[in-house]
Amino acid sequence: MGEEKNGLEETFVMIKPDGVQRCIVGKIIQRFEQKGLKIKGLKMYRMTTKEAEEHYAEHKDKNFYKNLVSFITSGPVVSMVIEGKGAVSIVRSMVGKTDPKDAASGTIRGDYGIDLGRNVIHASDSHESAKREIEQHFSKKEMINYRRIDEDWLYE
Ligand code: D4T
Repeated sequence: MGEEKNGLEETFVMIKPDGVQRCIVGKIIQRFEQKGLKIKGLKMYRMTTKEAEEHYAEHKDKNFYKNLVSFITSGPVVSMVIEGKGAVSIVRSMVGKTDPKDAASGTIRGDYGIDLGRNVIHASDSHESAKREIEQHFSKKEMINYRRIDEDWLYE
């Protein structure tokens, strides 16, 4: 997981409760598919408070932590494991800056969000966090290895 030998990487993405309630899940998934990234795992679930506290452990001393945990547990999320060459940084750049008001148009947060506390989507920010988050949210059985039919046209 994380960075692999041939440059293929796995990363973790979660469409947050605002993205699910606003019915833009399909549009977001389509962006990753059309980029050429492979979806290896995909599921909808509601995070428990304990899982949310674990996911956002790095922010536990911040003043926004309590709101963050209550927001992320407020409804279902849709999570994915995404694979591709350079996937961690490609997905982060497709997601855009943390605060949607600073995120460039053409990015997911730039196109679909306004407010920092409703920024639509989470994506791993490093290989280490990708590895940790994939292990936290997906079991091995929930991730599928397969070949995309267009792989020869995506990779040189
Ligand atoms: P996530 O983790 O949601 O993908 O966001 P980022 O990786 O882009 O940014 P982050 O970890 O710094 O923030 C986590 C999450 O907290 C919300 N937030 C952040 C907030 O509500 N108030 C704040 O002041 C900050 C910095 C938004 C994203």
